Amino acid sequence: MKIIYVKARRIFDSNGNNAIEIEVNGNKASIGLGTSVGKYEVVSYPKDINSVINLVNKNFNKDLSGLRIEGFGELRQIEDYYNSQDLSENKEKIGGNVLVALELAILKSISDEPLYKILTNKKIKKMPMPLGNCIGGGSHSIGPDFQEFLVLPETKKFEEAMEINTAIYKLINGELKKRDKTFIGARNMEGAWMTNLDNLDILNFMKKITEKVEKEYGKKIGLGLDIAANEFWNGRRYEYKNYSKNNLKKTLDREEQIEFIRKTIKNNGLIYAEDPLHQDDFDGFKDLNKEACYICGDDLIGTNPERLKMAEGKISAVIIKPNQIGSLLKVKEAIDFAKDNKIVPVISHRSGETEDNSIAHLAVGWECPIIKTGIVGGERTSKLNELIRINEEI
Ligand code: 2PG
Ligand code: MG
Repeated sequence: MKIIYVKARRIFDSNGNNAIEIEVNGNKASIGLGTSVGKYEVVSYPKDINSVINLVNKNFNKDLSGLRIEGFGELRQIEDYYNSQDLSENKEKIGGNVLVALELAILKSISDEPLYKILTNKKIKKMPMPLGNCIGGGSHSIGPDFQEFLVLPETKKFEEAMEINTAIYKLINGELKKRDKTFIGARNMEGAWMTNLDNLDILNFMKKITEKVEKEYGKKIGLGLDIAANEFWNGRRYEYKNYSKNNLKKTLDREEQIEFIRKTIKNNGLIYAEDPLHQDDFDGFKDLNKEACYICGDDLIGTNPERLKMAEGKISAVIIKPNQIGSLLKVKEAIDFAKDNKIVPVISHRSGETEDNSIAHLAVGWECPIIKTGIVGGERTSKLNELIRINEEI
């Protein structure tokens, strides 16, 4: 495939923030933007996005036009070119979102085949299963300190998992009214319900909801959390603003937090706990990794293969967000390392999303067993509905 033109334009994400869409030979791509952003992530977009758009429309278009790219591995040329234009370590001049969108648009241009087929030669047999965000807290919402209350149905059928997740989601709406007098049916930026109940009360509530839906569908449903603990770590202690009943404030030191998470996992039979500790506590993750529950690193790793190597034996799952590292080659490297070291790669959306569905294709093409992308909302369902279409093909 010969690059005929590269074009950048400003679009908006689901939170109304600026995003940059890249178009190559008629194929468009863009990628999400986080709200709870870890310190190990590259810069998504610099402040002055107009200068980036100009740079892409002038320099990138002039320098990349005529270049031939026939497969994923050849993206090296694109990354070398990007790095010659942005000499910073953290992509602060142009932004990691721009490089990822450019790479996706180039891959989509390689052939008329769907993107996931361009990413692999293998015959795909397995679909990623949807990890659904039901109730939100932390820096995405009001109420609980934990950022996401998640569900993962135990089934190999993608559509069935979707049916179960949406059934849970709808049931919560009706039942929360009975439990939380302040509940007005409001949803957060990822489409998750917002409530003033506290962390443990919600877990209790979620257990009742999932038990009901388990009976209805005859399938087990796993409960999980994105604690996003870095968001309430003040450098010395974990500062809870809604620890338990009546918005009780409480602070926990490192050891107390580890013990609290250990108990929360055990008492609630959690199968998934993301970022239970702050982004530098590798040893704490290791302590928790003895539990019969996926201990997942998000801010801890920042989709960085080098940090992932430091976490070997300390986590059992890792969040993969392409814009955290701002390079598809590194995303693939992180996924490969994870799989070779018994760490489950979980492809993930960001709280700010566009309608682009590429992460669904990355999850299928690179065989990630889990995808975290919300349950409702157009920018979330664009990924999930694409998975329904892909499921039909494979
Ligand atoms: C997370 C994500 C996505 P954000 O913490 O896992 O749910 O949130 O994009 O705000 O970092
Ligand atoms: Mg997270």
